[in-house]
Amino acid sequence: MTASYDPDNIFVKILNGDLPAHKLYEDEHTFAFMDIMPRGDGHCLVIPKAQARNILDVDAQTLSRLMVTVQRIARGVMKAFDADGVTVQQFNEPAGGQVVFHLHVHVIPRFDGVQLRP
Ligand code: DGP
Repeated sequence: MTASYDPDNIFVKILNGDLPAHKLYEDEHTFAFMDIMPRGDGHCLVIPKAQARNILDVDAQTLSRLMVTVQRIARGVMKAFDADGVTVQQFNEPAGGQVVFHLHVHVIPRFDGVQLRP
């Protein structure tokens, strides 16, 4: 059982334009922006516009749309950063490493021999 969705979270403020963010991409259902605490060059986040706390409570259509944008962004950052690979990562609930409680997927370009920052 997961906790309920809190609509007063940081990513909703970014979606509403109440907090600044470096936007990479937006469509009707999804939004992508740079992570404020990047673990590597080009570290970005992809979120649905729909309310979802994490992967445990999202509906299939929202999740599908999110992952299509994740693929688009992953391909984009690979090209933009001339990366050797890309890490796609996602955390759920505090025990799973989640800090911001609006569903999001990390997309991090990777380079041969370069470790991610902690
Ligand atoms: P996690 O919930 O553990 O997947 O981590 C949340 C991520 O969100 C973390 O990498 C930092 C990022 N983040 C937190 N607050 C902000 C913010 O205000 N703006 C941006 N762009 N990123 C944020």
